[in-house]
Amino acid sequence: MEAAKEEVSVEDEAVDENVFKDCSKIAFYRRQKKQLSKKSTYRALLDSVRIGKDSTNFQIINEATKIPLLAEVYGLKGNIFRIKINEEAPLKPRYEVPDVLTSKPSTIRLFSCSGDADSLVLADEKGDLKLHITADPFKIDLVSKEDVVLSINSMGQLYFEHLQIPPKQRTSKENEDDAPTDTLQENQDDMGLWEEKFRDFVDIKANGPTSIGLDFSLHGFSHLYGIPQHAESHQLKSTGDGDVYRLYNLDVYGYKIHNKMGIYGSVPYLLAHKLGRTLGIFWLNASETLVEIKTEPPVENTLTQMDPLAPKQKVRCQTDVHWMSESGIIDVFLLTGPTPSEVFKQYSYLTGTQALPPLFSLGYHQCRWNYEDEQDVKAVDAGFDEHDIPYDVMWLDIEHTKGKRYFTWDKKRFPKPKRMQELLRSKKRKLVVISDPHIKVDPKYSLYAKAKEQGFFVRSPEGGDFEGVCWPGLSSYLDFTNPKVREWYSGLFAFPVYQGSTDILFIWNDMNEPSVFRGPELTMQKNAIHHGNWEHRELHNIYGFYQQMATAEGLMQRSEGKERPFVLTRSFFAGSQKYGAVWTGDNKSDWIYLKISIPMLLTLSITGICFCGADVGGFIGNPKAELLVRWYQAGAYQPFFRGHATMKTKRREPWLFGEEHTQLIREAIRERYALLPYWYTLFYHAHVTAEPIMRPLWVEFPNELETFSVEDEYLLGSALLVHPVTEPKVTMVDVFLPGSDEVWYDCKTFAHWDGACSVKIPVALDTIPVFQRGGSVVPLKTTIGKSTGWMAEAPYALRVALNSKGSAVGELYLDDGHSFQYSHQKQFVHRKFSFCSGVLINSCADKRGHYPSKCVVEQILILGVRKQPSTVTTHSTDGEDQPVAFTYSAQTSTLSVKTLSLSINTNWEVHIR
Ligand code: NBV
Repeated sequence: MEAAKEEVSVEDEAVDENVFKDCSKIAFYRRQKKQLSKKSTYRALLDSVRIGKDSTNFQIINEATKIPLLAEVYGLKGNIFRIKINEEAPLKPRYEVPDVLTSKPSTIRLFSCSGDADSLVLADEKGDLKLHITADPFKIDLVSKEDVVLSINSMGQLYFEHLQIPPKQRTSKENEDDAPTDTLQENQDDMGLWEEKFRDFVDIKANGPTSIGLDFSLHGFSHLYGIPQHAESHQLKSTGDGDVYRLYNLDVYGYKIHNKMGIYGSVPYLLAHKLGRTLGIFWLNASETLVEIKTEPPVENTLTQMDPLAPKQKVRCQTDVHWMSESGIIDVFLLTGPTPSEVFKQYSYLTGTQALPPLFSLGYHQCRWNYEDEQDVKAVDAGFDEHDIPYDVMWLDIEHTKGKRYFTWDKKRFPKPKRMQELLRSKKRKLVVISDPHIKVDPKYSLYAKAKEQGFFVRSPEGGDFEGVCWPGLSSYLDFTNPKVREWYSGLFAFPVYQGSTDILFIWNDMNEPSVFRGPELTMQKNAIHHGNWEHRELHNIYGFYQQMATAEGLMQRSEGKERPFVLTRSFFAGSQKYGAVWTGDNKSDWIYLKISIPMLLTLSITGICFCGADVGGFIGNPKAELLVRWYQAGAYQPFFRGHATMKTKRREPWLFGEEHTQLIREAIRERYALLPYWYTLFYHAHVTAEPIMRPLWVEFPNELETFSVEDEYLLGSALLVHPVTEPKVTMVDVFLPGSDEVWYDCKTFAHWDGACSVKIPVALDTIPVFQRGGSVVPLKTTIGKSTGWMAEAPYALRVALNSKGSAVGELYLDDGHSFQYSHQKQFVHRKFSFCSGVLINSCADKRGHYPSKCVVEQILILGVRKQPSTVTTHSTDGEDQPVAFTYSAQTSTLSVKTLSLSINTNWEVHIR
């Protein structure tokens, strides 16, 4: 199907639904549903409890099969609980996801504070958080200060398929004794126990059925978010029968929107939010996973059903979440918050924070499948300069290689790759090239030959290397789950090894779900074999994560650990944020895809993956000028900002749509570059304190119910609210400005509004509705260069937006933008700006930092100054007080100072009297 892609008209191509499974075609889903309808129960054997230093363990027994499971309960640093449930004595080890947790999380001791025979209560040291474990039927309640916030298995959906001896190998005695006597043995064919058919594919399961499942009831919660990646709303929806959220990494060209099918990546982590509490549930499992969600609204009940006059009692709303995975063990983390930012910290403690990207990667990226040859690259690069549009990175897609052999160059198109890179370097720009995980089967391709010789490919169940079809034709797939393969692959990026590469070349990992053209659902068959003899089914969702990990490591190693890598990946898993950026794959040039990019990116952002973006313009199809302009305007305010288009689409470099539109796109990209100091500061915070960059409104305003479902606008950091225009021919947008104590300023007109209201904002094609929150200081650059590299010394402007008390605070972080010296040598500048009682103070925010920046603050703009000041003076510690010229506009209540030269790096004050 994929190979035919190029012949089909891209605009018309719809997802062939038959290629992908719906729930009815997923055997473990059918098995769990069937079994659970029979309500088998589990009982915790509390006399088996062992309280150890790190964990509390006990047995759980299925009343029907009598086979014991082992539960381990851990208290982890930072108000996190971990619950593992596995077979007590599996026939062989079951897969436990390695390499996702940043280190072994530190455990805290849990105290048992109740000893009755039917329950066990485990509490943290302060006794604020408790796990109340009920024996029969087995259930765990998470209790926070007497409030039951979450219950586990209260719906009785704990499900565990034990490893069994394959029927053919069983003796008749074993057949009687060992095989569980539940429904799993009935109707073996359609239950897909040892074999599962889908279209022409047969999945032979050497280990038989291995599925697991568990339910979580979230009391008082009706707003859930997370579990990317789906082309769906930010707020998770209640799932209907068979219409569940699927986490299974798949290559879905032109994916349908408002759909719960799995696409390129998976983060099995969701957040629940209600007034007063945010919670996280992280289900650490890399096999195919399904999530059902049912929200019950609050109901009013009478206290005694018999007495209609009895007082009414309100029963809280509740959301039930049912996780089901094909394989592995139950390994779940409860992140108890209670605030959104605490949940972000808790999750980052487990999986790491966003890597601090090199500054260039926050600029604009120009991509296309394909830039044809060196001449083309040169012309496009020159086009940006001719049209005075900044950009940082030129991208080359698969056609740059010799017959899709990654790490090689098509010598006709790119005879001198280093010469081309030197041209880009001279403009202080970079190059990104693609490197996919499939390797052409060609004994003369040295990379293939070496990988084959060392046994570095995924193996087929019959023995020998797995071979599937992808871009190069017949291909084998590197087994990135093997640490030796990763080490070897990382080594391929060393400059002497990767011929034609220089230090301005960075990497794009595509097709790493992995995409296999003739495979089931266009991916790898589940019984392919990986390192350690694990079946692909166990780790499917983490394959792409490992490729990006090895690539990032390779880019680091080639500079002996000195330079920050940049790697974009299509497939990802929990923790991918540590290795670079993610984009939303093959979207379409259609308004609805522009619109859905916002919730899709918000969801990635709150699940740790802050550096994310969507193809600007839409990958498939030809955007009209208006859509392209609106997409640039939206993309300029999204973390990863890249224009990209598929083959056979019309060329769409920013200057091809007439001067009027060129001007609008130029303006949008220039706004991005002006705001880079703010972006970079936000990335630093994401890296250090795990705060998302693109934030849904509920994260900043967790106590305001009206924000919980907003997803057509968002905050960048805490200071800017962005409401991109995502519909054609719009002359007005409704913008919700949150916060009853807030003031918001239009960043262009400086008009202001009090928060907690919706305002109608008139828009023309040049309007990007962006608002600055009163009480914030946003750092900007006053001059824009050809790329970020030209702007290192450019002066700063500070945009101070006053709150109702007439004050504001903000920050600026800066460093060399490319190395690790910020961390090793503390070579950074971190400043704090505060405005209060007419005085703006620049002080040091982190005394450990030292970086010899020569930059100055040249301009200060203060929004919300109610009356005209008589003087403005600067006061620096080493100089004299200086009066400075200023302008004041009574109409917009703004004060502007434009001729300053105050070092960014020293303490000073500006007094406004
Ligand atoms: O490498 C070609 C494309 C790439 O341009 C796109 O961004 C990826 O999402 N790639 C998919 C493979 C082919 C898609 C039809």
